[in-house]
Amino acid sequence: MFKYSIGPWNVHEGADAFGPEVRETIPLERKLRKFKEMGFDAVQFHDDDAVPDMNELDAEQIKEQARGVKELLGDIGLAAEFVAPRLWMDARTIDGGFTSNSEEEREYALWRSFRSVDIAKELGCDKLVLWLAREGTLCFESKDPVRGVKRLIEAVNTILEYDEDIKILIEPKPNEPIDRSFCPTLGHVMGVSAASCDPARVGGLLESAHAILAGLDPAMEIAYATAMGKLWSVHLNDQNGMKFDQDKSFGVENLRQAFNQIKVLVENDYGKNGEYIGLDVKAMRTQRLEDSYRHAANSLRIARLLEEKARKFDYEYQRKCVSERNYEALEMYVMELLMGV
Ligand code: GLO
Ligand code: MG
Repeated sequence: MFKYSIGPWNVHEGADAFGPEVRETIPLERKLRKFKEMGFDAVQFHDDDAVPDMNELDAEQIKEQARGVKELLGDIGLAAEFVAPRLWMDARTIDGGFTSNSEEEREYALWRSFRSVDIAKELGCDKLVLWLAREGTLCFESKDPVRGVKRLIEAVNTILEYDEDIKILIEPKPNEPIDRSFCPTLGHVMGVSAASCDPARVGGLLESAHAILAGLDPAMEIAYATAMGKLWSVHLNDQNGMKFDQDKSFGVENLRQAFNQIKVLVENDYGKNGEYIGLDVKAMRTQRLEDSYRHAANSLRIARLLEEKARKFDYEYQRKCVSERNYEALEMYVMELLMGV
């Protein structure tokens, strides 16, 4: 049985690029209690999910507040999986954090990253996730792309040097909000890891929707990072083709791909080093406040049902089909397994 995690941002007010919020904000503590009740084991945090208004606080005050969140988690019975610096909401990261052309802005991005490491340690976890939201370009010629990649590696090194225990998980995404990312796929993440000063502490987080946005099958991305020993977390969700990032409930668009993501995770004993399956899903904008958690519950149920299917997979029959090179039969077996006939 896998262990599951989720972030407070996954219970969302419903604002999108063309419209305002449609659901009330639910306070953090209420969300956390609900996550526990739903069967989640851990929570993923942005730095300012844990410590709101952290820009106004100094390092000690930030740690102090993080200790309060740790107590709350302990009281509810949830672990913290990771902390991610929110490097895309501030005016100072409008043009990227680590790869901004401005030195002051790059320093701010590092400050937020150091504080995120501090928060992670207070929350009892050793994982820092970097979703590189704006590390790339809207206008190709606005940044030197070679220097951009080098600056990214330098930032990773600086964070590794800041704390000797922290592990960095890069969450790649090919576009949105920027047009061209400096690190769009897990293959690129592996390159950054290898070029860093401590590759053993730099791995990846695969998000299904991000892989689909890059035109890739998330199950293959999961397999690739697993082969490299670097799949340290996942954001399972779904996505209808190559358009804006949708964060749909897991499996609702691409059921066979979803099954294969779970199948690869099951086959490789994902979770054996304490990894969680994160569900980075958002409710549709049309949903009422009362339904704020339904997409998360659905995703959890779908993932668990697919886990059961993956554990029932008939490998003997698969071997027979492979030996006869009868892939039509194998494919039909998978379809029938998924359709429950
Ligand atoms: C957006 C990302 C985002 C990150 C989260 C953690 O496309 O998936 O939700 O996963 O901010 O860093
Ligand atoms: Mg994500």
